[in-house]
Amino acid sequence: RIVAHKRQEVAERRGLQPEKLLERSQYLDAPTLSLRQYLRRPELSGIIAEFKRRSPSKGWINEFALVERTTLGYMQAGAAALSVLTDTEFFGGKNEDLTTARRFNLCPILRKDFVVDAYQLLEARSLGADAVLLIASVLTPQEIRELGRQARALGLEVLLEVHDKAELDRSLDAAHDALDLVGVNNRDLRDFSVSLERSLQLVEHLPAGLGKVAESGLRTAQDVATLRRAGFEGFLIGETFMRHGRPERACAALV
Ligand code: IGP
Repeated sequence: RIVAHKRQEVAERRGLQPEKLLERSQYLDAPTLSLRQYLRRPELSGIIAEFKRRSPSKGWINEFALVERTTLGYMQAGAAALSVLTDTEFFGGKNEDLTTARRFNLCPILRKDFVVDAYQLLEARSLGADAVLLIASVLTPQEIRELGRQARALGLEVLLEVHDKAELDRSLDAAHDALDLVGVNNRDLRDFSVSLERSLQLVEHLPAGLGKVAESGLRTAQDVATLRRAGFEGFLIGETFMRHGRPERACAALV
């Protein structure tokens, strides 16, 4: 349902000429920052702190947090990078949230959305993102390859999200050289069940050249330590922080 809605939404937005999008953006001349390299810097925490107001599985998580204060606070707390949900219908985000986060922070920013069309890549770049998410369960391997190539041609890094070995294998076969990082989502998007085991089981199959990210359901410093020991370099955390009235304080407590 989310993907069907996204396709329709993008088809309407595409009516805005891509050239106009580019002309209006102040970010296209600015270089992007490498999420993969930031996650590998030993002096940084590897934590990708997410700004997420609500989700289909949890409903409202935080209705009132401000993007400026939260993202700046995340970075002051020691996050290595940011993730900003821009989907409105299901996650309560908006494109301006990303631009706001960009204005306040000098760090890699992941645009978290359901990418189904190359137009969204242009959009991500023009909003000031450094990286985009491609979700293996909603794209064909060929789509992953094409969207990955186009993203990288725009200077964006590509984080591929997988849930299991089958998704990983077919994506790598088709698109290995169009990817920068692989994320294992501990949440099954079909039934919303969460288990860190998903990451722990898949990590040995992740190729050495790509950044390794554990996504969803991380709650404690212990979770991060366990996943780091297993070989992960990036830790994508949303709800654990956003549940708090001041998410940046929860981030500081965990880092
Ligand atoms: C964050 P959590 O459990 O810490 O809030 O999870 C992130 O992994 C999650 O928001 C996410 C997501 C996605 C959201 C992972 N993949 C794809 C939307 C679309």
